[in-house]
Amino acid sequence: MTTATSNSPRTSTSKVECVCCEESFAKHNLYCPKCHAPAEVSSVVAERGAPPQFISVIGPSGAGKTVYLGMLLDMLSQGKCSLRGLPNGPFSLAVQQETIRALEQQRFPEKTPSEADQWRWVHCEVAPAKRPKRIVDIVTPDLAGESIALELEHEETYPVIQSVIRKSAGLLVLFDSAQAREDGRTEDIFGMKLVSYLAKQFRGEGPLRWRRTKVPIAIIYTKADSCPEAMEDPEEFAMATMPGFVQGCERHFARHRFFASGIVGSYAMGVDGYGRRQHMPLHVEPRGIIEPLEWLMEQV
Ligand SMILES: Nc1nc2c(ncn2[C@@H]2O[C@H](COP(=O)(O)OP(=O)(O)OP(=O)(O)O)[C@@H](O)[C@H]2O)c(=O)[nH]1
Ligand SMILES: [Mg+2]
Repeated sequence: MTTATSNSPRTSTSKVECVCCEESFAKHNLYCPKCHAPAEVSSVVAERGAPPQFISVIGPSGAGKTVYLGMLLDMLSQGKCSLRGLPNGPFSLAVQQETIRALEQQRFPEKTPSEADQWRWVHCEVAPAKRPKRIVDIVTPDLAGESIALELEHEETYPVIQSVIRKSAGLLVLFDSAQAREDGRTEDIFGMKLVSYLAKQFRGEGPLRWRRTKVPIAIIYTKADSCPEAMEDPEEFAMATMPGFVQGCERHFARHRFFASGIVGSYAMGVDGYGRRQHMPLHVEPRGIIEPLEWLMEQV
Protein backbone atom coordinates (compact mmCIF):
# COMPACT_ATOMS: atom_id res chain seq x y z
CA MET A 1 0.00 0.00 0.00
CA THR A 2 1.05 3.55 -0.52
CA THR A 3 2.42 4.73 2.80
CA ALA A 4 4.24 1.74 4.24
CA THR A 5 7.68 3.14 3.78
CA SER A 6 10.03 1.23 6.00
CA ASN A 7 11.83 -1.96 5.26
CA SER A 8 11.52 -5.01 7.41
CA PRO A 9 12.94 -4.46 10.91
CA ARG A 10 16.48 -5.68 11.36
CA THR A 11 17.92 -7.84 14.09
CA SER A 12 21.50 -8.24 15.13
CA THR A 13 22.53 -10.86 17.67
CA SER A 14 21.84 -8.55 20.57
CA LYS A 15 19.49 -5.88 19.18
CA VAL A 16 16.14 -5.69 17.48
CA GLU A 17 14.50 -2.80 15.63
CA CYS A 18 10.97 -1.93 16.73
CA VAL A 19 8.46 -2.83 14.05
CA CYS A 20 6.39 0.24 14.97
CA CYS A 21 8.69 3.16 15.71
CA GLU A 22 12.01 1.79 14.37
CA GLU A 23 13.81 2.34 17.66
CA SER A 24 16.69 -0.11 18.12
CA PHE A 25 16.76 -1.84 21.51
CA ALA A 26 18.34 -4.80 23.32
CA LYS A 27 16.69 -8.15 22.62
CA HIS A 28 16.18 -9.00 26.27
CA ASN A 29 13.61 -6.18 26.61
CA LEU A 30 10.00 -7.33 26.58
CA TYR A 31 8.75 -4.05 25.10
CA CYS A 32 10.16 -1.28 22.95
CA PRO A 33 11.38 1.39 25.40
CA LYS A 34 10.07 4.17 23.13
CA CYS A 35 6.58 3.11 21.99
CA HIS A 36 6.01 -0.04 24.14
CA ALA A 37 5.20 -2.40 21.27
CA PRO A 38 6.06 -6.00 22.29
CA ALA A 39 9.60 -7.07 21.36
CA GLU A 40 8.29 -10.50 20.31
CA VAL A 41 6.33 -8.97 17.42
CA SER A 42 9.43 -7.12 16.17
CA SER A 43 11.56 -10.29 16.40
CA VAL A 44 9.05 -12.45 14.49
CA VAL A 45 8.59 -9.82 11.78
CA ALA A 46 12.38 -9.44 11.45
CA GLU A 47 12.83 -13.20 11.06
CA ARG A 48 10.36 -13.22 8.16
CA GLY A 49 12.47 -10.64 6.33
CA ALA A 50 9.45 -9.27 4.40
CA PRO A 51 8.40 -5.65 4.95
CA PRO A 52 5.13 -5.71 6.93
CA GLN A 53 2.05 -3.61 6.24
CA PHE A 54 0.24 -2.27 9.21
CA ILE A 55 -3.55 -2.27 9.12
CA SER A 56 -4.97 -0.51 12.17
CA VAL A 57 -8.33 -1.54 13.61
CA ILE A 58 -9.71 1.45 15.47
CA GLY A 59 -13.00 2.63 16.91
CA PRO A 60 -14.70 3.49 20.20
CA SER A 61 -14.97 1.05 23.11
CA GLY A 62 -17.65 -1.54 22.40
CA ALA A 63 -17.56 -0.93 18.63
CA GLY A 64 -16.80 -4.63 18.09
CA LYS A 65 -13.08 -4.48 17.25
CA THR A 66 -12.07 -7.66 19.10
CA VAL A 67 -15.01 -9.65 17.73
CA TYR A 68 -14.40 -8.38 14.19
CA LEU A 69 -10.65 -9.05 14.27
CA GLY A 70 -11.08 -12.51 15.82
CA MET A 71 -13.72 -13.48 13.27
CA LEU A 72 -11.67 -12.05 10.39
CA LEU A 73 -8.61 -14.08 11.40
CA ASP A 74 -10.69 -17.20 11.79
CA MET A 75 -12.25 -16.80 8.33
CA LEU A 76 -8.85 -16.07 6.75
CA SER A 77 -7.27 -19.15 8.30
CA GLN A 78 -10.14 -21.44 7.25
CA GLY A 79 -9.34 -20.62 3.62
CA LYS A 80 -12.96 -20.66 2.46
CA CYS A 81 -13.21 -17.04 1.33
CA SER A 82 -11.61 -14.81 -1.29
CA LEU A 83 -8.63 -14.04 0.99
CA ARG A 84 -6.40 -16.56 2.73
CA GLY A 85 -4.39 -15.84 5.84
CA LEU A 86 -1.89 -17.59 8.05
CA PRO A 87 -0.86 -16.23 11.45
CA ASN A 88 2.85 -15.93 12.24
CA GLY A 89 4.05 -16.50 15.78
CA PRO A 90 1.97 -18.09 18.55
CA PHE A 91 0.96 -14.65 19.88
CA SER A 92 -0.97 -14.07 16.63
CA LEU A 93 -3.53 -16.73 17.54
CA ALA A 94 -4.68 -15.23 20.84
CA VAL A 95 -7.37 -12.85 19.50
CA GLN A 96 -8.82 -15.48 17.18
CA GLN A 97 -8.74 -18.17 19.86
CA GLU A 98 -10.39 -16.00 22.50
CA THR A 99 -13.16 -14.80 20.17
CA ILE A 100 -13.98 -18.21 18.75
CA ARG A 101 -13.88 -19.91 22.16
CA ALA A 102 -16.25 -17.26 23.56
CA LEU A 103 -18.69 -17.56 20.63
CA GLU A 104 -18.70 -21.36 20.95
CA GLN A 105 -19.76 -20.85 24.56
CA GLN A 106 -22.51 -18.49 23.37
CA ARG A 107 -20.91 -15.39 24.82
CA PHE A 108 -18.74 -12.53 23.56
CA PRO A 109 -15.04 -11.99 24.38
CA GLU A 110 -14.04 -9.76 27.28
CA LYS A 111 -13.51 -6.03 26.85
CA THR A 112 -9.89 -5.25 25.90
CA PRO A 113 -7.93 -3.89 28.91
CA SER A 114 -6.69 -0.33 28.59
CA GLU A 115 -3.05 -1.17 29.55
CA ALA A 116 -0.91 -1.33 26.40
CA ASP A 117 1.13 -4.30 27.70
CA GLN A 118 -2.07 -6.39 27.80
CA TRP A 119 -2.96 -5.93 24.12
CA ARG A 120 -2.85 -8.87 21.79
CA TRP A 121 -0.94 -8.43 18.57
CA VAL A 122 -1.43 -10.15 15.27
CA HIS A 123 1.08 -10.78 12.50
CA CYS A 124 -0.67 -12.49 9.61
CA GLU A 125 0.31 -13.41 6.08
CA VAL A 126 -2.66 -12.59 3.80
CA ALA A 127 -3.10 -13.23 0.07
CA PRO A 128 -6.02 -13.33 -2.38
CA ALA A 129 -7.14 -16.94 -2.99
CA LYS A 130 -6.79 -16.37 -6.75
CA ARG A 131 -3.33 -14.80 -6.47
CA PRO A 132 -1.64 -16.75 -3.67
CA LYS A 133 1.81 -15.28 -4.34
CA ARG A 134 0.60 -11.73 -3.76
CA ILE A 135 1.24 -11.96 -0.03
CA VAL A 136 0.86 -8.99 2.29
CA ASP A 137 2.20 -9.30 5.83
CA ILE A 138 -0.33 -7.60 8.04
CA VAL A 139 0.51 -6.45 11.55
CA THR A 140 -2.04 -5.05 13.96
CA PRO A 141 -2.65 -4.87 17.71
CA ASP A 142 -6.14 -5.32 19.16
CA LEU A 143 -6.39 -1.84 20.68
CA ALA A 144 -8.70 -0.87 23.52
CA GLY A 145 -11.36 1.70 22.60
CA GLU A 146 -10.90 3.56 25.90
CA SER A 147 -7.19 4.01 25.18
CA ILE A 148 -7.94 5.26 21.66
CA ALA A 149 -10.39 7.79 23.14
CA LEU A 150 -7.73 9.00 25.61
CA GLU A 151 -5.13 9.25 22.86
CA LEU A 152 -7.53 11.38 20.78
CA GLU A 153 -8.00 13.75 23.74
CA HIS A 154 -4.33 13.90 24.77
CA GLU A 155 -1.93 13.01 22.01
CA GLU A 156 0.95 10.70 22.98
CA THR A 157 -0.80 9.31 26.07
CA TYR A 158 -0.32 6.01 24.25
CA PRO A 159 2.80 6.37 22.04
CA VAL A 160 2.20 2.91 20.58
CA ILE A 161 -1.18 3.99 19.12
CA GLN A 162 0.45 6.89 17.33
CA SER A 163 3.31 4.69 16.04
CA VAL A 164 0.91 2.04 14.76
CA ILE A 165 -1.34 4.57 13.03
CA ARG A 166 1.54 6.47 11.44
CA LYS A 167 2.89 3.22 10.09
CA SER A 168 -0.47 2.05 8.77
CA ALA A 169 -0.93 1.43 5.09
CA GLY A 170 -4.68 1.10 5.58
CA LEU A 171 -7.25 1.66 8.30
CA LEU A 172 -10.31 -0.25 9.42
CA VAL A 173 -12.49 2.12 11.44
CA LEU A 174 -15.38 0.49 13.29
CA PHE A 175 -18.58 1.99 14.67
CA ASP A 176 -21.49 0.25 16.38
CA SER A 177 -24.43 0.68 13.98
CA ALA A 178 -27.10 0.44 16.69
CA GLN A 179 -25.26 3.07 18.72
CA ALA A 180 -25.02 5.33 15.65
CA ARG A 181 -28.75 4.93 15.03
CA GLU A 182 -29.71 5.64 18.64
CA ASP A 183 -27.11 8.26 19.59
CA GLY A 184 -25.56 9.42 16.34
CA ARG A 185 -24.37 12.69 17.89
CA THR A 186 -21.96 10.97 20.31
CA GLU A 187 -20.62 8.65 17.61
CA ASP A 188 -20.30 11.57 15.21
CA ILE A 189 -18.25 13.59 17.70
CA PHE A 190 -15.93 10.64 18.30
CA GLY A 191 -15.71 10.17 14.51
CA MET A 192 -14.82 13.83 13.90
CA LYS A 193 -12.13 13.75 16.60
CA LEU A 194 -10.75 10.57 15.07
CA VAL A 195 -10.64 11.99 11.54
CA SER A 196 -8.81 15.11 12.63
CA TYR A 197 -6.33 13.00 14.65
CA LEU A 198 -5.74 10.67 11.69
CA ALA A 199 -5.43 13.56 9.24
CA LYS A 200 -2.75 15.07 11.45
CA GLN A 201 -0.79 11.80 11.60
CA PHE A 202 -0.77 11.37 7.82
CA ARG A 203 -0.68 14.96 6.59
CA GLY A 204 2.89 15.80 7.50
CA GLU A 205 4.16 19.34 7.48
CA GLY A 206 4.83 21.77 4.67
CA PRO A 207 2.96 23.62 1.93
CA LEU A 208 1.08 20.57 0.62
CA ARG A 209 -0.60 19.83 3.92
CA TRP A 210 -4.05 20.69 2.50
CA ARG A 211 -3.83 17.63 0.27
CA ARG A 212 -5.98 14.60 1.04
CA THR A 213 -4.09 11.53 2.20
CA LYS A 214 -4.14 8.47 -0.05
CA VAL A 215 -4.13 6.02 2.86
CA PRO A 216 -7.32 3.98 2.31
CA ILE A 217 -9.85 3.94 5.11
CA ALA A 218 -12.63 1.35 5.34
CA ILE A 219 -15.41 2.41 7.70
CA ILE A 220 -17.38 -0.55 9.05
CA TYR A 221 -20.76 -0.35 10.77
CA THR A 222 -20.64 -3.41 13.03
CA LYS A 223 -23.54 -5.33 14.60
CA ALA A 224 -25.57 -4.65 11.45
CA ASP A 225 -27.28 -8.01 12.12
CA SER A 226 -29.50 -5.92 14.41
CA CYS A 227 -29.52 -2.77 12.24
CA PRO A 228 -30.84 -3.65 8.75
CA GLU A 229 -30.68 -0.05 7.50
CA ALA A 230 -26.88 -0.03 8.00
CA MET A 231 -26.55 -3.38 6.22
CA GLU A 232 -28.68 -2.18 3.29
CA ASP A 233 -26.75 0.98 2.46
CA PRO A 234 -23.84 1.74 4.83
CA GLU A 235 -22.90 5.00 3.09
CA GLU A 236 -26.40 6.45 3.29
CA PHE A 237 -26.61 5.25 6.89
CA ALA A 238 -23.35 7.09 7.67
CA MET A 239 -24.61 10.31 6.08
CA ALA A 240 -27.89 10.12 8.01
CA THR A 241 -26.35 9.35 11.41
CA MET A 242 -22.81 10.80 11.37
CA PRO A 243 -22.72 13.69 8.86
CA GLY A 244 -19.73 15.46 10.44
CA PHE A 245 -17.60 12.35 10.27
CA VAL A 246 -18.58 11.74 6.61
CA GLN A 247 -17.57 15.30 5.73
CA GLY A 248 -14.27 14.81 7.55
CA CYS A 249 -13.58 11.63 5.55
CA GLU A 250 -14.33 13.42 2.28
CA ARG A 251 -12.10 16.31 3.22
CA HIS A 252 -9.09 14.31 4.41
CA PHE A 253 -9.21 10.85 2.82
CA ALA A 254 -9.07 10.50 -0.95
CA ARG A 255 -9.94 6.80 -0.65
CA HIS A 256 -12.64 5.85 1.81
CA ARG A 257 -15.53 3.42 1.63
CA PHE A 258 -18.38 2.41 3.93
CA PHE A 259 -19.19 -1.19 4.85
CA ALA A 260 -21.46 -3.05 7.27
CA SER A 261 -20.77 -6.27 9.15
CA GLY A 262 -22.42 -8.57 11.66
CA ILE A 263 -21.62 -11.96 13.06
CA VAL A 264 -24.80 -12.90 14.88
CA GLY A 265 -27.53 -14.97 13.23
CA SER A 266 -29.72 -15.09 16.33
CA TYR A 267 -29.23 -14.25 20.00
CA ALA A 268 -30.98 -14.48 23.35
CA MET A 269 -30.89 -12.18 26.37
CA GLY A 270 -29.15 -13.64 29.41
CA VAL A 271 -28.00 -12.38 32.83
CA ASP A 272 -24.32 -12.60 33.82
CA GLY A 273 -22.85 -13.36 37.28
CA TYR A 274 -23.20 -9.66 38.25
CA GLY A 275 -26.90 -9.55 37.32
CA ARG A 276 -26.25 -7.55 34.14
CA ARG A 277 -28.34 -8.28 31.03
CA GLN A 278 -26.18 -9.66 28.25
CA HIS A 279 -26.62 -10.63 24.63
CA MET A 280 -25.91 -14.33 24.10
CA PRO A 281 -25.03 -15.18 20.50
CA LEU A 282 -26.85 -18.46 19.81
CA HIS A 283 -25.94 -18.80 16.20
CA VAL A 284 -22.95 -17.26 14.41
CA GLU A 285 -23.50 -16.09 10.86
CA PRO A 286 -20.69 -13.74 9.76
CA ARG A 287 -21.53 -11.15 7.11
CA GLY A 288 -19.44 -8.35 5.64
CA ILE A 289 -16.23 -9.40 7.46
CA ILE A 290 -13.88 -10.03 4.54
CA GLU A 291 -15.03 -7.31 2.11
CA PRO A 292 -13.44 -4.30 3.90
CA LEU A 293 -10.00 -5.99 4.03
CA GLU A 294 -10.39 -7.15 0.45
CA TRP A 295 -11.05 -3.56 -0.62
CA LEU A 296 -8.07 -2.29 1.41
CA MET A 297 -5.81 -4.89 -0.21
CA GLU A 298 -6.95 -3.82 -3.68
CA GLN A 299 -5.62 -0.36 -2.87
CA VAL A 300 -2.07 -1.75 -2.43
N1 LIG B 1 -25.27 -8.28 17.57
C1 LIG B 1 -23.94 -8.18 17.53
N2 LIG B 1 -23.26 -7.78 18.63
C2 LIG B 1 -21.92 -7.66 18.56
C3 LIG B 1 -21.19 -7.95 17.35
N3 LIG B 1 -19.87 -7.71 17.59
C4 LIG B 1 -19.76 -7.29 18.87
N4 LIG B 1 -21.02 -7.26 19.47
C5 LIG B 1 -21.32 -6.79 20.82
O1 LIG B 1 -20.48 -5.69 21.13
C6 LIG B 1 -19.75 -5.94 22.34
C7 LIG B 1 -18.38 -5.34 22.25
O2 LIG B 1 -17.60 -6.04 21.27
P1 LIG B 1 -16.00 -6.01 21.35
O3 LIG B 1 -15.49 -6.68 20.13
O4 LIG B 1 -15.54 -6.50 22.66
O5 LIG B 1 -15.76 -4.43 21.27
P2 LIG B 1 -14.36 -3.66 21.25
O6 LIG B 1 -14.44 -2.63 20.18
O7 LIG B 1 -13.24 -4.62 21.16
O8 LIG B 1 -14.39 -2.93 22.65
P3 LIG B 1 -13.10 -2.53 23.57
O9 LIG B 1 -12.33 -3.78 23.80
O10 LIG B 1 -13.69 -1.94 24.82
O11 LIG B 1 -12.34 -1.50 22.77
C8 LIG B 1 -19.77 -7.48 22.47
O12 LIG B 1 -19.59 -7.86 23.82
C9 LIG B 1 -21.14 -7.81 21.93
O13 LIG B 1 -22.13 -7.61 22.93
C10 LIG B 1 -21.94 -8.38 16.19
O14 LIG B 1 -21.41 -8.64 15.09
N5 LIG B 1 -23.31 -8.47 16.34
MG1 LIG C 1 -11.72 -5.16 22.36
